[in-house]
Amino acid sequence: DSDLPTIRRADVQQHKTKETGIWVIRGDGVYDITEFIASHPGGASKIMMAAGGNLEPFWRLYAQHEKQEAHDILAGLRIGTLPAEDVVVHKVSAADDPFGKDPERHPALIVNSAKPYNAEPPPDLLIDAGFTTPNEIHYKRNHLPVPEIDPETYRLQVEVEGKQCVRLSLEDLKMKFPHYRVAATIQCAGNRREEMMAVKPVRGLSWGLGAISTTEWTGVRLRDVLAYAGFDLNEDGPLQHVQFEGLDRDMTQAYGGSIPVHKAVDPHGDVLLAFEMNGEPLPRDHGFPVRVVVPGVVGARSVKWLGKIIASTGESQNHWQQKDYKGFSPSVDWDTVDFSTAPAIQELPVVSAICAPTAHALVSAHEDTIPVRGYAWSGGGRGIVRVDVTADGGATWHTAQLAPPEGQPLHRAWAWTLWEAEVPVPEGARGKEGAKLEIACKATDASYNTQPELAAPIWNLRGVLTNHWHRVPLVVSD
Ligand code: MTE
Ligand code: MO
Repeated sequence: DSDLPTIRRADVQQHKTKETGIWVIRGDGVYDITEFIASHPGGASKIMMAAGGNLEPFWRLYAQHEKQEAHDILAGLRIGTLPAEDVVVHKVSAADDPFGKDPERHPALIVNSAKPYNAEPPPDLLIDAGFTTPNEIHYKRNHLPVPEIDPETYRLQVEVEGKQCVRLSLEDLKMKFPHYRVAATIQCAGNRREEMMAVKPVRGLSWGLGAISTTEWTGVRLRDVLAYAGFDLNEDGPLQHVQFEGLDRDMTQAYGGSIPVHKAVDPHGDVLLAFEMNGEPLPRDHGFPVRVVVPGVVGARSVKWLGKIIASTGESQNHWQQKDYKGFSPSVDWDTVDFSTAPAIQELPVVSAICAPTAHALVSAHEDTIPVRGYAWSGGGRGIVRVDVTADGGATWHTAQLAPPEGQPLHRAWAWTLWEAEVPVPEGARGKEGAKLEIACKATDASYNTQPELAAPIWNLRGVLTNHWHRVPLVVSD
């Protein structure tokens, strides 16, 4: 390759469109994939995510690239070599930036806010990843800088009001209590907020449908740790809440929240103090070294970088328990809202979304049906019993095939249900180039709760709890 020119990374970054040519990097090689894109077996949009940057982070997610064939194809497209100093991406971090020590993140994530870091995977990547979401592309929702915690000196404080406070090292947690593995979906209260924003502006990050992800968590049970600290599991006493406090903080406060005690100590509640995520130590973004995982409950209560647990008579007075993560009537605005009048969100309502096709995708004029894939999930362990998909505004519905989480009882289903359906192209659009259509889905959970049709009646000033039918506009094309 010595006869190939040297190309700078900055130059590669300028090549992201058909007009300029589309270049990518792998190792020290620079490749021109402009002509190859149309024949990419995974589709043109997938490969475009790497345009102007490195292929490796994407190849790691799609294992089919391990095959020799992919390497051979790429070798034939090589146009140059990076100079050594461009091969490694150097992290720029100003020492005085509170976010300067945040970890590196996967380039596929759609960033809704850089500092604090909030990002979600694109819909088709989320569904392609399958039942469990790879850690790198799990959505990330941080309110504050990611704290740096030394696992050697880390101590978890556990306090049962009226008893002596207990301090546990990471080693104590792992050695003193039995380990459990729980597959659970975490969803942010603001998932799908951008659709609510389309009705009327709200305050909050503009999440698409990707502020939800599924993980096999490993950890110890909260109830075991509470019992160890002196909580009487058999008594229905005055301690009605369990509070959590994170080690992430700014000048004025740390992140925190609480859950009702019955969820915390229910032997079927599966609340974990997790130290592993999909078999790996928790990544820093997800709460290293220990986080709470409260299955079936809004993501906000699964407190990361867990520093303190308090079994208490009252609920957490933390900002994010009292002044946020609550739902209100569409007629309440920022001048009239009184946060003390609404309860903190705990269990979430039933939700579903179409991940593929994505908005404005093309439907072939030669096809009679559209393959549709997505997720459905409900709070409180209520499994999904049905997903309905329509392509004609709800006049007719097609029942999707469900892939329910393996081994989870219908009323203790913490993980999402992935689904797929073949939906007939409606008569009026079939074979008609340029015709527009819209597909929509709704799910029904084990309590026969289902999703509202429209966003306007559930609109609220913080844009939480968005769960109306999910709609995706499509275009028929040759
Ligand atoms: N815990 C701490 N300590 N700090 C946070 O900012 N964000 C919460 C919750 N736990 C948060 C936290 C919110 S709102 C959500 S939705 C989930 O973490 C997101 O978890 P994830 O970043 O692992 O996806
Ligand atoms: Mo959240």
